[in-house]
Amino acid sequence: MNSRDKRRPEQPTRRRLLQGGLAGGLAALLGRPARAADPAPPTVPDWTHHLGPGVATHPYGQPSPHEQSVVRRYLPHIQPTRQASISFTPLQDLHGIITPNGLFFERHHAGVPQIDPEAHRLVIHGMVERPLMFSMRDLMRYPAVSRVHFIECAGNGAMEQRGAVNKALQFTHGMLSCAEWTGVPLKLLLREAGVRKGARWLLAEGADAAALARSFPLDKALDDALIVYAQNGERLRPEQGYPLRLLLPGWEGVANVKWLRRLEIGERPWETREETATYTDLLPSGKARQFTFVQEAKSVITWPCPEHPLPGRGRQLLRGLAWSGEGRIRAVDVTFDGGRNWRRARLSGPVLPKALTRFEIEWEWNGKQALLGSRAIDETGYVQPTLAQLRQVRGTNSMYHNNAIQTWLVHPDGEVEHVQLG
Ligand SMILES: Nc1nc2c(c(=O)[nH]1)N[C@H]1C(S)=C(S)[C@@H](COP(=O)(O)O)O[C@H]1N2
Ligand SMILES: [Mo]
Repeated sequence: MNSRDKRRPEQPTRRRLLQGGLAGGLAALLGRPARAADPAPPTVPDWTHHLGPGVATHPYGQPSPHEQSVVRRYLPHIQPTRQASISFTPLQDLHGIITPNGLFFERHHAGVPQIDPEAHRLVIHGMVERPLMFSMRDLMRYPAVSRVHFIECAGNGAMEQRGAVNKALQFTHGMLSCAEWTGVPLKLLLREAGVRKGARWLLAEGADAAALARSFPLDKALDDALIVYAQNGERLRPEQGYPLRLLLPGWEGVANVKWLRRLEIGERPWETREETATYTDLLPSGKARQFTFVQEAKSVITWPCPEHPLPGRGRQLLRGLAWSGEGRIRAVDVTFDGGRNWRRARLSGPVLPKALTRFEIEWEWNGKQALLGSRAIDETGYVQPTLAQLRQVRGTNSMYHNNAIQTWLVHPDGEVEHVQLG
């Protein structure tokens, strides 16, 4: 027992909890910081001598000033204009599975429209018995559901198709975020409108200057599609589609039409209108894949990563994220030698369908070069491919849907580099 234990014998110390409750390996790992904190700090820091600021200094709270490097970032060289723009989520500094609203990645084709929610309407028309028009007040009277789902742009990782271009996790994987969305199941609204026989497709259109519109099959609309107005407990952010957004869980980002104003029901996809062409994947045969909506299983190690090198040799706790547009993550395997051997990681925290899922694994680093990678397996049995496997099928012209295993090269000094295995 140390002196602190003697003073307050009734309080279980962190070390005792660890020794009693957790597996030996993990306790040993976590025991290090606990030991360092055992002796009372020799000095009393200045901040304990003064009253702090009172309530509502910031009517809308802000992160600690010490966290000001945790921000969305963008790449000036891939932005032709300020309006056609992408910003990336700082995955390297996030915890759990929810992306804070201020850090949710952004992809706009014509900038963010400033919409007055009182004036906004959603119209449902086309092959329906009763065309309908909803105000925001109308929509918010329907029974609401809340679900946790990721959104990933189909272009996430597109820059890495031919080589390891980006040097940071934020840019290799940051067109990916996850939130708790609240809204109305689309099937409720369609039932009210009365979908006519023969209808197979929908067109969703946004109220931005791009009038971005996407075709998607009726099956998805009647399955888990949501018309959402809230995100992580508050109304949608303007960047995420305020006041209304279509959410097609697990499907490529562009299918999740923001600032939603119109849903048309018809027989066929509206693929002839130029602005409705879906993202396509050009294959080596010259054919292109179209309507590849689902974001297939993918994962990435978020610690260590280029932004967070290893602090030193010895025991490490590797962390990462896995997700699948098909459903739940079943397992994640991790390699330390570029894919020769694999070890099963632990899934930590909630494992929800079509949501980010956390994994962890212990690793004893001997201070030598290592090639780290993770591979996700989802509940359908689908296994995340290697880059070589993906290239065999898709070649290197295909821009979208890069869900290849990510390799981090660990150097002897602990630095982590994005590399690709041949
Ligand atoms: N109306 C509209 N909806 C849109 C877009 C857009 O530019 N306009 N961008 C799409 C694309 S390509 C993606 S990846 C996602 C990005 O959603 P986010 O900005 O909330 O991350 O929104 C989709 N919905
Ligand atoms: Mo996208």
